[in-house]
Amino acid sequence: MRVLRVAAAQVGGIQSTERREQVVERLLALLEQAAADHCRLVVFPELTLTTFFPRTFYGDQADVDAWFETAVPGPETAPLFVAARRLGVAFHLGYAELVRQEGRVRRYNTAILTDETGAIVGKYRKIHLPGHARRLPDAPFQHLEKRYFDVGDLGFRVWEALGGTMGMCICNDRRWPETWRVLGLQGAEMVVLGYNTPEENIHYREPPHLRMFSHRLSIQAGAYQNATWVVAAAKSGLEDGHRLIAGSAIVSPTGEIVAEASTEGDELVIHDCDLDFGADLRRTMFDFARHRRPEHYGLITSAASYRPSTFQDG
Ligand code: CDT
Repeated sequence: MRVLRVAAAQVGGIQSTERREQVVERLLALLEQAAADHCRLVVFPELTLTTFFPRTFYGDQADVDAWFETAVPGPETAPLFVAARRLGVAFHLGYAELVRQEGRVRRYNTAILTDETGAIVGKYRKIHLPGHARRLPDAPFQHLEKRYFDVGDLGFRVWEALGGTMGMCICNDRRWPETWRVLGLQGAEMVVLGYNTPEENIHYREPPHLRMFSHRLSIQAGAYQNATWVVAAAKSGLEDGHRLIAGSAIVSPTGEIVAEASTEGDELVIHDCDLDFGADLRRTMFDFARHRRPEHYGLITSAASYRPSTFQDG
């Protein structure tokens, strides 16, 4: 058995009036609580440090950039790294990253993974950016990830850390089987992710329970079909007058939810995850080496789609 006690740290809504320091105080409280419960890894949500700003259209780029970090650790986030080291707890944190690459400013929806000394061991930049690039004048709110972020340039990777093979993805990535398979093919034993999922669908009427259903369906299928643990942490509840779903969860390699949030606020969802638990599945049903037929999967990588998009952007 290789047991890793993990906490999905659900974070209730972050209002746009909340300063980074105030948010970090809330995260530190969760980190301390997780350490007291003997957790070795704490998974925070996507864009943990701010409100989910892609719901708002900003005409001025400076107003967008105010939500981005130019350095992590930076002045406001450094206490998290210090606490991780002091407590001996690793963490995963999502944030908006602004970097200069080859003379150009790039903006990514990013997440990092540290080890138990607070040292960053892995970085992932979100690849599946949902939503739209232009303002939708009739929508109740926006989802402008395609406008505000560049597509991640680091691929789907795994890292040897915390005694296992760890993968990362972010929010909408969880809905794409390609994400899970690329991580599964690299032997991921645990995939950690954060999400901000609006309760309301801005494109067509969808019963709210389906938002939770498709969230659970995605993480449970991803876990089972790749025999990996999944630790999913929500930013949830009421945020700047808009609701985000909760449902932070830990899913075992059999696809079962073994722990789930019971509130919409700051809450730890804890489980002892045996990283060996997926070995039987990987040796039998999902022994990729014996059973996969990549010669029949070519369509998956030769094009994004074989029919044109019908989406009207703006
Ligand atoms: N943050 C994020 O990726 N949210 C999406 C909302 C999809 S609706 C445009 C999600 O997949 O949960």
